[in-house]
This record gives sequence, C-alpha cells and structure tokens, in this order.
Amino acid sequence: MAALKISYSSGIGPGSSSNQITRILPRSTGLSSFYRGRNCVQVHAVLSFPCQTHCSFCPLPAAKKTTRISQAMATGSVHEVLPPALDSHSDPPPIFDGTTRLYISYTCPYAQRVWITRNCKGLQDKIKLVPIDLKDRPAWYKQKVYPANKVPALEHNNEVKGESLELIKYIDSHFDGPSLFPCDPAKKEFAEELFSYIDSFYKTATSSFKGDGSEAGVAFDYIETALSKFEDGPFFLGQFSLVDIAYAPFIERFQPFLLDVKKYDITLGRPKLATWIEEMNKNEAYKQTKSDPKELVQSYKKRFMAQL
Ligand SMILES: N[C@@H](CCC(=O)N[C@@H](CS)C(=O)NCC(=O)O)C(=O)O
Repeated sequence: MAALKISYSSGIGPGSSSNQITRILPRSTGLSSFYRGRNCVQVHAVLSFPCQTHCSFCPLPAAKKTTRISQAMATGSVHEVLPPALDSHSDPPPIFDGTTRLYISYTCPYAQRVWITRNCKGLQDKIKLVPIDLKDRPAWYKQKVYPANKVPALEHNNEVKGESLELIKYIDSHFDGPSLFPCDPAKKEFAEELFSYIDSFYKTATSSFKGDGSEAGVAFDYIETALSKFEDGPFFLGQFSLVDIAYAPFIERFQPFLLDVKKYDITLGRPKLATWIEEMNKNEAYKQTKSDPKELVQSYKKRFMAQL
C-alpha cells in the first residue's frame, strides 16, 4: 500500500501545545479524514483558466498566467505546518514589516475562502497565515490590524483589506499562480450572478433549519441548475474557479448539518451537486482548510438550535 508522509502540528487552535508530529499514513486512509489543525499539506495542481488574452480581471500576461502553476503545486510537495491561533495573550506579529499576512480563524467560512484561494495559487510561502482565536481575540487585532475586528483580513503593501469576496478576487489578480477566474465574458457574467446569489443561498439554507430542512431545497436546486450551465467541467463555470471557492465553505457546513439534524440529503436527486462535492473533495488546496464535519455539525447545532 502506498504511504504518504504526513507532518502535522498538534498545536493548532487554542489550548493546544505546538509540538510537531510526523506520521506515516496509508494513502488509502484518504487525506479527507485529516483536517486542518492536524495536518500537513500536500498540494496538487489545480485546474486553472488558460487566458488567451489579456483582460482586466487578469492583469498578468496570458503566457505568464497559463504557466504559473508552481512547481510545488504540480508535484504536490508543498509542506505546511499550520500555526496555532493567536489569542489575547499573544504578541502581535511585526505588522507592516513588508510581510503579506492573511488573518483568519480556522473556523470561519469567510476566512476559509481566502485561505483556499491562497493555497490554490500556491502562495503558501508568499502569504503568511495568521490565525486568530475569535473567542479570545487579541486587543491588538482591532487596534493595530483591522478596525472592523473581523476575519478574514489581508495585510499587503502596508494596507489591510477585508471582505472575503473582495479578497479572493484581489489575491487572484495581484499574485502569481494559476488564474482562478475566467476571461470569457459569459462565464464572468455568470460568476457575478453566482457571487450575488450567495447571500440568499445562505439565508434560504439557514432559515430551513427552523423547519424540516427541505425548504433549503430551492437553494440547492438553484445550485444544481447553475452547475449544469457550462459543460466543460463539473464546476460552476465548468472549470474550477473563485465561484467554487466562494460556495465551498458553506456547502461544507450545510451538507453534514442538514443530513445529521434534519435527515435531509442535499445530494439526493442532485447529481451535479453530488459530483461537485466529490470533485471539490479531491482538491488538496481545499482539503487542507476543511474542518472535521462532526465539529461543524456540533458548532452549527450550538449556533442555530438555540434559536429554533
Ligand atoms: N462579510 C465578511 C464577513 C466576515 C465575518 O463575519 N467573519 C466573522 C467570523 S466567521 C467574524 O470575524 N466575526 C467577528 C465579529 O463579528 O466580531 C466577509 O465576507 O469577509
């Protein structure tokens, strides 16, 4: 059986130590059972858009972009030990020292979008992850880093920017790595429609938690139809893109919660969605950011059941 060398830190998240551990796992175990917080990082190539022409969303010259899948991504050799979350006792990093930093929380779906984007572009060594413990937030975060006091935030070129959808576009267009947004106008237009739909998707899905979950059907039907629009791949725009990244953290949470609590299987009768989830789960850059579904269900139960 092929073996995969996994290095991980046991020191992820509040209250844990920061010993590094190396384990050999049987490949058949599947990395999906090893979630961030404990894992190493094996990055494989991701699909990217081969932009033939220069376009406003894609400032890099076409030739540069098409060949920008990093060596590490192509070989799956990127190795990242995730740092522990900083809390109210932690010193701030040397802010505005020229380092590009992505402030996240390991549990925040918005931050996860930006983290996935960074991983997909192979920017692990260019954008440093700074996880924050939101339950015991360091005061310096609001005072010195991001007055909105939320994650995600990106420190880049002596500025701090927020808002996950803005950040994934910003990272895609300002950093090296495979382009994650198409140049095809029809695809761009559809991407914007899908970005606009996310809020109602979220609201429809979460309000279904009050009932038997089936009211979420309309939101997942929209997704199923959207996934049928382009036939050059199983993703929203055919090929893998920022749109998949924008939806993934939420579908990652809704699927196990609705199944566990409401016995509602979002993939039933939705083959495109089932395939999309399957394909997403093959993406190492995304898998490194995933949480344990059991923990997600617990956290959603805590958050939403109290209100029901
Ligand atoms: N619209 C923001 C939402 C970010 C957000 O709400 N982040 C949450 C964590 S998941 C947060 O930082 N909450 C802290 C707070 O609101 O005090 C985005 O897309 O980035």
